[in-house]
Amino acid sequence: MLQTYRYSTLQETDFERLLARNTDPSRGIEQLVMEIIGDVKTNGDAALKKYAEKFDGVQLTRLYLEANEIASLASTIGREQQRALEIAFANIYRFHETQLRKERSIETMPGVKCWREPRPIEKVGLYIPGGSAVLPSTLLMLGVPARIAGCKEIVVCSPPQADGKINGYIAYCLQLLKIDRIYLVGGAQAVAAMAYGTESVPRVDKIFGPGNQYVTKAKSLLQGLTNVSIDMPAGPSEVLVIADDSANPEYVAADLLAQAEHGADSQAILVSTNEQLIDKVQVTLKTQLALLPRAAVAEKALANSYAILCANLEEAIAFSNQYAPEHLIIETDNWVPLLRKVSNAGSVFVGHLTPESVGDYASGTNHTLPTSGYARSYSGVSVDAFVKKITFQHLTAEGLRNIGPTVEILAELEGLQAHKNAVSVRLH
Ligand code: HSO
Ligand code: ZN
Repeated sequence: MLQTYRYSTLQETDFERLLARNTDPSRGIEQLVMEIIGDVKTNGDAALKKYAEKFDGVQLTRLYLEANEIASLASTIGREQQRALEIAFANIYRFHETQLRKERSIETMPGVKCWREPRPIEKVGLYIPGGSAVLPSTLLMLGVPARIAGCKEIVVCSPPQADGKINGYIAYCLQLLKIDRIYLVGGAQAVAAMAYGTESVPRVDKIFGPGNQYVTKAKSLLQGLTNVSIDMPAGPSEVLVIADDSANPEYVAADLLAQAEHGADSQAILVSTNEQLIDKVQVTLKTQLALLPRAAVAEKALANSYAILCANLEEAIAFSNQYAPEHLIIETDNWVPLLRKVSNAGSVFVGHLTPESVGDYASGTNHTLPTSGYARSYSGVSVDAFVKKITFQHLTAEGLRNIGPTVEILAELEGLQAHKNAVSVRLH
């Protein structure tokens, strides 16, 4: 089922092919997305209503739901589901709260004091996809750090269902987050609305959230067209599992399928030091796959996934670091010494009893993570993504005496006399 390669026989061109991700499948849709963006910019709400009718099959008179409507939708969900969302919310909150640690102020020279303080990004936009899978967990993963950061305005957009409402689980998460309005806007038009603002939808400073290729394209285009910023470039979801003799094939297969069911373009990669384990996983994949409601999707994803047989765990980690997976699961007994060798990954799940699913939903870490090799240079979403850090400094008379002459010399050598003067008028 998974095509298998031996690490030691891989040539440069094999590496290139195996490490490559779906290369911008969205290129062809740029023109369409540009049209939508232009339409929303010029026609505002009218364009959003037109697209709701066209893409979501619903005629909206108002583009948002308010607190009382959200409350009534939230009340329709089961007690057990409410409890689960509450536990996820609490764990995500506890983990992210630690990220607001205060930095120390430093005296770089006597009397020259420098420090840095975070300030919330005032207006943030969260896009929560609808479509094939509704993901209330994504609302928690974005909403919780936004709340902890102290963002003043949290604008949530999600496509309306055919009845013009939203899913009850999303509604319940909005209540947990104390967000009392949701905009019924989906797709590229939602991103455009948040970047430009319309009569109903407020303009925001930064847009977060996953989405289909139209949403992703709109985010990257609008980052260039306006001064809105985005969380990160998004691509299809991925997992890489490292497994040795000690791994349980049932667990490994289940983890690969948990990723594969996300989308036909997802990748689930197995890197193992044990050939028999790979064979057993292949067999188990078939049996587990057959039982999945989303088997058709997962099967397509597996067709563009693979297994790599390595001589040892060193090779396995080396391959993983080259691939830079969004999620890395290390299913070995002896994982402790491996951790410091991990240099590129979005989020790491360690040991035999730590499925990625726990991080996707409820352990506390964020599931908005860098894909497509961006784990080489990007971090996953955290409270940091919802703040900017402002530097401050203060000089005493002693500080100015200490640092002034140095600045005068540097300004002089750059030929910037006014810079020098700003020091000299104070010093001499
Ligand atoms: N694995 C996805 C997140 C998710 N899984 C949401 C289930 N629901 C991307 O990290
Ligand atoms: Zn997932």
